[in-house]
Amino acid sequence: MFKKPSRQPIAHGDLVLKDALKDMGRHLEQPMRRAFLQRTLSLGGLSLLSGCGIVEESDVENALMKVSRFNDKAQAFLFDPNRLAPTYPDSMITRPFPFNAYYGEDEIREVEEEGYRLEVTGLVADKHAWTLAELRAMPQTDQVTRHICVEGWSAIGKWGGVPFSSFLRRVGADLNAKYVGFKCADDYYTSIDMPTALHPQTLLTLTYDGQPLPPRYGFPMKLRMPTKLGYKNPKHIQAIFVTNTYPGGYWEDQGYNWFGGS
Ligand SMILES: Nc1nc2c(c(=O)[nH]1)N[C@H]1C(S)=C(S)[C@@H](COP(=O)(O)O)O[C@H]1N2
Ligand SMILES: [Mo]
Repeated sequence: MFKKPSRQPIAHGDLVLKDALKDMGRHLEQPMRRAFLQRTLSLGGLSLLSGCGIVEESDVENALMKVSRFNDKAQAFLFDPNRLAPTYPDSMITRPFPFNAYYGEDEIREVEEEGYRLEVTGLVADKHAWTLAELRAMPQTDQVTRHICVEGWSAIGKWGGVPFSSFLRRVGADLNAKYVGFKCADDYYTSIDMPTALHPQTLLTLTYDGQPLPPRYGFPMKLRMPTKLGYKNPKHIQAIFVTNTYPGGYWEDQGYNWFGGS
């Protein structure tokens, strides 16, 4: 199991409860834990609850889904748009930084810079497609933060690019919309809540460790959010859309918690 990143000093008593609630949520997210719950619940708890011996697998799925949806709401409610994730000195960068995707390293997607256009659609005023040069022309910043993957590892990396809130304002996005969705060159997809999209550390990422983002880490562009778990950080982004219709995600649609806070 992964280690929690060190947290900033606790300023108020209620933050302790906040962290405890978040931890509860994180435990429920873990697929192993989920499988365990599924087994124990189907043998005991749910059969008692439903008053008969035979419990449909789908009932268990539904019950767990409800817990996860409740958990999304709790995390959204507790999310503090001004609370920053920890940052680290360059000397703490994990080398080499791990690669992860739903496929192996031999299948890393190679997206060509020439011809690349970032599609921007949905609830935005300016729907023009962006070249990489246009993205690089916007003001850039960088951050050294910890990436936490539910598969049981975490690592510190350095990412640079355009603050996502500047980008959303630039394209005239409806900042009151509920979701921002992402479609990737490798058929991965995910979506996030607007408060996280506007968080000061959420970065439309063009570089890794001062160099153009290599294919393994998501060339030409990824979204980096130190406030969310690894699977919420889409690589090889091809399209961004702003919407009020729940877009789901590759892992989220298979039972991972949607909010996915870290
Ligand atoms: N397009 C795309 N983005 C993705 C994934 C993927 O398979 N495809 N995997 C996610 C998961 S589970 C993790 S942990 C991180 C891994 O990022 P890294 O290769 O930069 O370490 O990418 C996330 N974003
Ligand atoms: Mo992950």
